[in-house]
Amino acid sequence: MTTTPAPIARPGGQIIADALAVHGVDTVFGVPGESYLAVLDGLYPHRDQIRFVICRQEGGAAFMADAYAKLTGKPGVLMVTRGPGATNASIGIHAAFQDSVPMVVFIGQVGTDFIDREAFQEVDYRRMFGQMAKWVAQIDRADRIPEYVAHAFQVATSGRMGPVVLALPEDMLVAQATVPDARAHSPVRASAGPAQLESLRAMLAAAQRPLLMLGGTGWTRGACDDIRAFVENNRLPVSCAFRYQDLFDNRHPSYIGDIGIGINPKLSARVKESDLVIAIGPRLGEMTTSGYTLLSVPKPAQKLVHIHAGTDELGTVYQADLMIASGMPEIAAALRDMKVESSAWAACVGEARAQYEAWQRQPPIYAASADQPAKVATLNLWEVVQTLKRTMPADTIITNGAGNFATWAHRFWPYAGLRTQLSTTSGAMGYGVPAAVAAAITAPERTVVCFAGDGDFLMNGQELATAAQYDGAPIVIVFNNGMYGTIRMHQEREYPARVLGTTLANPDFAKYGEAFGGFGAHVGRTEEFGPALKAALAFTRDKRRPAVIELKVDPQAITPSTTLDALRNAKR
Ligand SMILES: Cc1ncc(C[n+]2csc(CCOP(=O)(O)OP(=O)(O)O)c2C)c(N)n1
Ligand SMILES: [Mg+2]
Repeated sequence: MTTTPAPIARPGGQIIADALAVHGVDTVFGVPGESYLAVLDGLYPHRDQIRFVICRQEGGAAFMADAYAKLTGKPGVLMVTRGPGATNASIGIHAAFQDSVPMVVFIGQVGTDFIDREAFQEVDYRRMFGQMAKWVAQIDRADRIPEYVAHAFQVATSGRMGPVVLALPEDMLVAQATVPDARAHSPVRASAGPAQLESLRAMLAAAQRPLLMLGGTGWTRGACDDIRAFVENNRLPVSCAFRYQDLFDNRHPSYIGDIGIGINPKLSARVKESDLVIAIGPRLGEMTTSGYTLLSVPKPAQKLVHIHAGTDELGTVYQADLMIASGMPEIAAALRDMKVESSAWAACVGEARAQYEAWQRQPPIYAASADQPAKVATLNLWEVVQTLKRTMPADTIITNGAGNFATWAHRFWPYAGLRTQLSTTSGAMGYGVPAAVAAAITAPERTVVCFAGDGDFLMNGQELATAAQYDGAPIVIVFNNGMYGTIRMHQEREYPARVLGTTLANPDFAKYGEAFGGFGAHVGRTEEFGPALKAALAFTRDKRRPAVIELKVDPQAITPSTTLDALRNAKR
């Protein structure tokens, strides 16, 4: 018979750190604060098992925790100080919420003896994060830490996953308590019933133009393999929701493109004309439905099967014909061997794939024709991506923040399968660099490339210091067009030639990269990119330091299909 040793008295900070070990945490991203010194001290005995990644800004740290979770499937853990730390971190908490990413956030709090006086840096986190976290709580008693932390991990990882915030009053962290640790959390996932699966089979058998849409979180490699078997068994066309493009190998003959901003018009038409959409995993939100236009609200014209991990998500906006609450591994395993005897749609997969491949060819601004010269001649961004395709490993992790530059990755880079894309559907600028840093230090064997705009890059460029400190070696490609180009695009379209608030005077980005002990290069012409990329690859692999390649982008190259001048003149 084994006996559990009687618990000994420990300070709250130690109980928190011990709880992290119980829940299998190996990495904490954070910026320290005096408000939670006792937790840092509690982590000291665990320092060989739990790495505290010291970041340079809480926004960067929060994005790193989000990227870590996306990359590993484990909850990201974030620690920040009260008030200013929490407010900085909020961008990443919001992103994790919109993307349904499991995250547990620990925030320092003023002591319970001062609370509700608007003491130094005091914020009521329940109110502050009420709308952007799955659950927010404050642990007022050290003896309840094991319960609260277990609850937090449970909520973050079950159903529709998301961020959970725990506030830690300072006096609670130094109070002694004699309590046993909890056991490790175990995520709860629903699965489809036999009648639901039979309905799905019947709907598929009756369909003429079905289409699969994959999205959301909670996927595993096994689940993606199972879905591929289902797709191959039934020769189904597969699309991925905006910024979940890595759920299905883009090189597979059944992959037909991504659904979201900048969608291929042919794909958009295909979704509208399909008679059955099977959405596995995505929230059917604004980004995934091209602004609620692909499916009519609340009852789509197409038959709709919506499968999601969270029951609350089903029936939000759309009344699907069949709603199934299921974890992704569970539904994928159930569909793996489902085979429907129908060849009604076999021909359209080839057609849809051909339309996807045509969408990937050299776009209008660069392609000169007999009667028209190329609109932009200097640096061809399409060629830049072709060079990346030729040079980089297929499983390269591509990260990006927000801006028009991201189109060059989303549309032209072939994501090769699960965990090759790190990006947010919340459209947060500044995500790409910290995500690349988190990826580079979490999976040092992988190659990591960040696509960043000049605006986007400087929102969290300082996290290159974190990369350098932990031997992380991402390659960052900065698309320097001297402006917040996306906003300028909208500005020229709505208010032609009245430029205000969108122009940027920039530093030398290559030198900025070098300042962190990294590699820096400028690329002004198409043919310079290949050599710069090869040099960056050699440097990052050899020196384990980051690289920055600055592309001098012609401001006219505002999207793959139009120029700034064309936008400006369209309305005049
Ligand atoms: C944190 C944040 N602030 C502001 C915005 C609004 N916004 C979206 S794109 C964009 C401009 C991006 O500029 P840049 O990174 O230079 O990329 P470009 O569009 O020029 O390619 C802005 C300001 C945002 N999405 N996120
Ligand atoms: Mg820009």
